[in-house]
Amino acid sequence: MSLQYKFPEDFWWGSATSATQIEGAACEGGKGENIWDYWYSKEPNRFFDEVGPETTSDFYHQYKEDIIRMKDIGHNTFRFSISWSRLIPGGEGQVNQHAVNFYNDMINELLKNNIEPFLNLFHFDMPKELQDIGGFENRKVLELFKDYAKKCYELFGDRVKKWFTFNEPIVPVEGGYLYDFHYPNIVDARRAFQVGYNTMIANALAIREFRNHSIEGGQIGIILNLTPSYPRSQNPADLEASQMADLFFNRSFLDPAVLGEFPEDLIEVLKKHGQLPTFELADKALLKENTVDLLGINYYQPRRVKAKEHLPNPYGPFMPDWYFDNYEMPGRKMNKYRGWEIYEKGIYDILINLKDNYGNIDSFISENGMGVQDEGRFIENGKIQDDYRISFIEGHLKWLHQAIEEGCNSKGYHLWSFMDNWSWLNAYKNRYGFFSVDLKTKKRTAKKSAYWIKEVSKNNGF
Ligand code: BGP
Repeated sequence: MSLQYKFPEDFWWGSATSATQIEGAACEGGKGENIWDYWYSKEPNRFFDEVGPETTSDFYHQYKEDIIRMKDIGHNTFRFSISWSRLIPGGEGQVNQHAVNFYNDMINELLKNNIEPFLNLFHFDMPKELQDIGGFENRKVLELFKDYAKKCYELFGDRVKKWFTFNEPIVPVEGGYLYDFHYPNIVDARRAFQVGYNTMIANALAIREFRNHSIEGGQIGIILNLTPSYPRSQNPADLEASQMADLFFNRSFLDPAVLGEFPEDLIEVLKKHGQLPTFELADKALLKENTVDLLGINYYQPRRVKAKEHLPNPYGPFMPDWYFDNYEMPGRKMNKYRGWEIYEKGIYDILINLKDNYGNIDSFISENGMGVQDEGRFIENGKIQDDYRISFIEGHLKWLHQAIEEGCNSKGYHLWSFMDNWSWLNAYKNRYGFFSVDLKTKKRTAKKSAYWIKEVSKNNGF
């Protein structure tokens, strides 16, 4: 069969998930409380239709059948996260044997089905007890994260070769400490930058531990949501706005992760506003010596910016947004359910930037996807005809293919997500899966895109 877009051999086809969003069983199997369980118990009104994280998509009980479904649609790789509060309730001390059994068995099932497990250690789900002592603001929690990582290497490193420290470490910073969309709902830039800084120290500590552990054939990485910043125009003021947005939202994590240092201009601007985090002298060398092997890129939307229309309120809390305004480009293509622009070429621009400025580090698209509301409308002949998702994926794959043709080191493509899952505030509002999940019965049904991706993965292209 002649294919227009053929991907390199051994390309990773699969999908990504996270513990809190799919496992359910939040109060089962000895799991401790995490910030999501806690926040929902206090403020259920913050979550769409007041649906909380207690049962989500029931992967905890249905993983065996789900893994068969993954295999059936051509997955050769699958990303999940370990729930810290399930493995080590309270975040420190004893390991929970039920959790070890669950994760062991799930990993074994994946391997049995020739699906390589990609294991992520942290996906927004801080154990409640550790948040109570300051979460990543507290250096003690960084040490505990390192201990937790070490425990995971010991328990699963004989079989798992692809490791990730964090998924989108900027999101708990933005949500929890700047813009009020994650617990602990603090609005304080200095504390936000402290958490961001400390998270990258935790990343380096976990990587150092990984190197000590020497997992044969193992690679460790981080997953970042990279949002290319496009200026409204070539006017110097617009260009400056886009550089600042890029500095705050991309380079702040990309540079320390890949190059081992924070950008000088970020340090300068934080100093200017009196927002510099505190640090320890040994941090600099630790960061430099412990960079990632592999980069996961989550890409959903671009960031379009322009120079500010008005001066920021000098009495308001400092925000990165003091340097730019968001720009709504006329004629932009939107996913109106999620409120995110769809711009397929963004994937290409990210990869070219990595090639030119970040040593062409090994990477893959670790999340990309389209959340759509009320997908039941599209049921015909018993299945959701999600042609919009197919064209969304195709559009992105074409640009990914182009980047690879031009020498970018991209190894794979994972959709968010395998099945519909619980999202942080939106709960089950927007659906992302190749499989739909009936909220009452938890029954899974393949959407049209599941049949489509099966062919694409089998042919290694389309
Ligand atoms: C990414 C997260 C995922 C997932 C996805 C979709 O930022 O890593 O956890 O949730 O976005 O976003 P949402 O669920 O908010 O629609």
